[in-house]
Amino acid sequence: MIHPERLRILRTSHGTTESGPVLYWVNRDRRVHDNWALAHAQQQALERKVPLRVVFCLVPTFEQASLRQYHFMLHGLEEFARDLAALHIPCDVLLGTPADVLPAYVAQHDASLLVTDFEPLKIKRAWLADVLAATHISMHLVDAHNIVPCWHASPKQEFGAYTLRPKLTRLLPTFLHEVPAIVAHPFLATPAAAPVDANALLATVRVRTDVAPVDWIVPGEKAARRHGTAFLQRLHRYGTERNDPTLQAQSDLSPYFHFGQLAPLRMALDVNRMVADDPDVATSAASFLEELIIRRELSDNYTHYNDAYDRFEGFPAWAQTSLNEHRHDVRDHVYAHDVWEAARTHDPLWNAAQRQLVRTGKMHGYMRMYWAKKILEWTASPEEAQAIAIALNDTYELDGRDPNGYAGIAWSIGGVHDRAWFERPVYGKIRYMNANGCASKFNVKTYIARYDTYADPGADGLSGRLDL
Ligand code: FAD
Ligand code: FO1
Repeated sequence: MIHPERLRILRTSHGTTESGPVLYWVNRDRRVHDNWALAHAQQQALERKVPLRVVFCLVPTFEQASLRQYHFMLHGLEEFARDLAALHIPCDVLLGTPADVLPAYVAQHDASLLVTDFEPLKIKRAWLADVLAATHISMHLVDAHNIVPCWHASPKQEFGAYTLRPKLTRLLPTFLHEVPAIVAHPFLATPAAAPVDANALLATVRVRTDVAPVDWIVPGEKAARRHGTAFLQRLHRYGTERNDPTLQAQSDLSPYFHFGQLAPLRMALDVNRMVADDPDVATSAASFLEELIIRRELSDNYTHYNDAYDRFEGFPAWAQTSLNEHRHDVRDHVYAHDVWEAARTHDPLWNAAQRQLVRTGKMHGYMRMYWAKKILEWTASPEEAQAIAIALNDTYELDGRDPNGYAGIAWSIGGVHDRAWFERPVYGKIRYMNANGCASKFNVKTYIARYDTYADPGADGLSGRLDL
């Protein structure tokens, strides 16, 4: 049974049909396993003895997303729809924004309940409000992404990991449990859904195609599970090696989490099981769980409670004051968007990080901090720095347009979830980072050499292709 705090009943409609199917409008969590929204939708359908359908709304452009990300999302969706069909749960893809296409779909199926999953980003909140306004159907909202439901973990924006950590730690025993498996649905839905064809759907979107798909990571729920299992074999290295971008010690799971193809809950349960069998991995496991649970859920907290999560006004007051005091400091360099994008700054380390991003769609986590802080240092204003960082992140990162991205950029540039440091030019009291700091942690020359050559985005059509 779903914990009542994981569920928000948005509306109970009387006078609508009780015999129509339950619909799960999938937003963020496109997977069959470990999905509380799908499990709740099926539970409701079983209780009502009605069919269950899943529906996804595909929009032609989404917050600076490129072909790379749509490719990953839609190939994952193709597998999701196939696996659902095998369980007698049709999955339909509607083309258009939800408020434009869902009301007619709800009416066409004479649906009895609409279940959807929680997403803190503004665009998704607006979609949800619009669908509520444009329909009369009963609606349930389920947080299927966070281990501890975001709204239950805390009722307000938290100052930092140190304030959210005790709250999550207290609630984890209640929420860190297996999700009921989805069963073959006994009440058959008609009509069946057309199979999802990822390539045909890709032809409908209007996005930057020069940011091409990458082939080092395979989309979809099954590949995500394999990827997670392979990471567990090297989990013991995570504690000591995760901050070294020349090694492969991070999990590389963020694209799967972002597109909902893998549940953070799954990884947390598997890691805990592993620690029980092999206490030697406990230190690395604790570091990984700190990122996977505390830091990730802190980002959802930030974006859920702070509407200005992608703007200067979202920074804490001390940081805004300090950045304002240093607004007119002379910068050693001032670069515009195109110079950043083309990795043509004077700094070989920064350029290497940008090239890793452009080529692979995933910059190493440690380099992301350096990368964003240098954009602050060498851009005309903090507002412009934040906008450039968001634009590059959201266009090139496979895991971009995620609460983690907005929080990570706001941490680096605006002191969100951090404290005031010693005052220095341009940064004010924002934490500083430099190449010497990187050199004390890893072999900077090895990292730079790995991303040495560069294809200019758009100039020769090569940007974004995997070339490792
Ligand atoms: P691992 O180290 O294996 O960690 C496992 C999981 O823990 C990650 O997948 C992620 O869900 C979570 N996690 C790890 N580090 C963080 C963190 N610092 N904050 C919140 N959650 C974390 N993450 C994104 O998912 N999307 C983004 O667009 C994004 N942009 C970022 C931009 C900047 C400037 C910074 C500083 C950080 C950003 N991050 C972003 C957070 C972090 O860098 C990535 O989540 C991580 O590098 C992803 O790689 P991984 O899955 O191999 O991580
Ligand atoms: N969500 C949708 O509901 N419909 C879309 O067409 C869609 C496109 C899209 C493209 C790139 C991307 O990174 C995300 C996209 N999303 C879309 C959102 C995604 O499903 C997740 O809800 C969020 O990105 C997670 O924070």
